Amino acid sequence: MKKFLMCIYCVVLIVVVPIFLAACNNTQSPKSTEGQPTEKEQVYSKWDVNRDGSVNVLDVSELLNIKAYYEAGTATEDQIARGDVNENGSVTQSDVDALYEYLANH
Ligand SMILES: [Ca+2]
Ligand SMILES: [Ca+2]
Repeated sequence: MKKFLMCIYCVVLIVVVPIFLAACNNTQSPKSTEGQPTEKEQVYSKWDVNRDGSVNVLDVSELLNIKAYYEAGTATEDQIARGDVNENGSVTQSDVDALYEYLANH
């Protein structure tokens, strides 16, 4: 009788534990895919300077801030990457002009 109980105990360990672990993995995996920042960043238009999902006057305001930081030498790499909408490696008035032109045509 004791052996029988031990067998049941073993079966529980062998069958239930992997199912439990698999269930844990299933609940964790969607979170890990959602948390990938690279996929989200690719969705944004380069004109969406503040990365809020739409291109409007707020992006001009953000771009002017980044341009001021850039001129002061305090802009971060991320800010420069977002602010350099004409992709010439610097954040200048020409980027602001390009964004104005984009807004005028869209
Ligand atoms: Ca925006
Ligand atoms: Ca530029």
